[in-house]
Amino acid sequence: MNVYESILERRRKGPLHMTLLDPDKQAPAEAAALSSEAAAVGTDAIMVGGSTGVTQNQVDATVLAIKEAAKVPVILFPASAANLSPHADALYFMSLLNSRDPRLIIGEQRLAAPVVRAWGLETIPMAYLVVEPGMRAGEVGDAELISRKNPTVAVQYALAAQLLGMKLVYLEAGSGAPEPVPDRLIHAVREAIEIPLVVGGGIRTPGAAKAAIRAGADIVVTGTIVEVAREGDALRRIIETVKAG
Ligand code: 1GP
Repeated sequence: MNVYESILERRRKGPLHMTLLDPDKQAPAEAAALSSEAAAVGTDAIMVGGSTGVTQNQVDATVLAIKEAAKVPVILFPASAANLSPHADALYFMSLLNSRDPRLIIGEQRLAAPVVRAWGLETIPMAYLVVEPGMRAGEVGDAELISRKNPTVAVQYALAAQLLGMKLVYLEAGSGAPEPVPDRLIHAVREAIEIPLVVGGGIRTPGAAKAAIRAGADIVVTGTIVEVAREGDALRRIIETVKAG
């Protein structure tokens, strides 16, 4: 069973949680320790990426260390074709559909495709949609931010993604966003598509995770909380809430 099939299989039992780690924010050994802790409290996968200044060596070292420490899939979540690693279990082959820059819609993907094919890495085609406020992802991605108030554009993009054959839609408020993606927006997109919906950015409490799941998220992603709340049990409580549906 490949990683995407295992995501679908797990989803039949309940919503999923994924933990995002940026190789630029901690050394590989630290990333391994965080991943091991996250896996122990039930996270379904570790996503590696999200930074702009990271080198392939950093990504390689981080992926290898995580794989050694945790028995959950490691999925690349790259900012560019320069942030890949053959050691990951899969790659979110993502397109920032609401970017103004064709490089982020299909340019980096063009560069990555021959490498990924040569490595034989599993690819999971994913629409990446950046919602207000977007934070750094919105800036780096030159995104024409999706309005928090009007779901129409998000629904159009998500439906187009499904019709293009993409396997996941990711609604991203941006790492560290003051507020997560609004429930109404999540709900409208969920109603429009059949493929799994990933929601992330600004989810730091069980209440926020619960709201995203209730609104229709299939997969909740948290990044910041893993790095800032190591000593507490915030991550465990968030994951328990996600799993409770
Ligand atoms: C960012 O959605 C992820 O790509 C995670 O965001 O760091 O706010 O949890 P946070």
